[in-house]
Amino acid sequence: MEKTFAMIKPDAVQRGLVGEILRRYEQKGLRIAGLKIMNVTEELARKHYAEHVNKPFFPGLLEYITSGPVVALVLEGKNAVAEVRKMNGATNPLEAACGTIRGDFAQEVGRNVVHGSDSVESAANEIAIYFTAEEVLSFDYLPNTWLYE
Ligand code: D4T
Repeated sequence: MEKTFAMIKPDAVQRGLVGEILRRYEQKGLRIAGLKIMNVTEELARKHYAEHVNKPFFPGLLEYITSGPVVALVLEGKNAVAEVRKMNGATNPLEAACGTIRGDFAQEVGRNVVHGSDSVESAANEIAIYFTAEEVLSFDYLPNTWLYE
């Protein structure tokens, strides 16, 4: 089953949205395989956002993502990468559809409350950046019996 990396960003943690966002992912049927609250160091941020380090918005992004604790997640399910991005909504919250996390809870691209990996390859890289192998659990998830044919 496909795994993806997701993050509940510092603004969402401070705004008390952790439970609401986790509820949505769980309700969709995604299995939580890894979960921790943690601070993102500059070193981690530079690895995670390696493709953006030379972009003009990177200093602001770095300041934002290191500004307070985040909740890092490994989520597993059918097409988990694409499904989480669909649930998160467009990067710019003002373009995100209502019903998506960003559409419902955010206003600005620099405070867009969640992250989701953009490909299976990125997911594997990002999971390895944020989690050790021991922190990602495999276990029988009983709802799968009713989620999948
Ligand atoms: P993340 O990575 O947070 O899920 O966002 P996306 O995958 O949807 O979007 P992205 O890689 O293009 O951008 C990464 C991160 O940078 C912030 N950002 C982006 C920003 O502050 N200003 C900008 O102009 C852009 C394009 C938001 C998300």
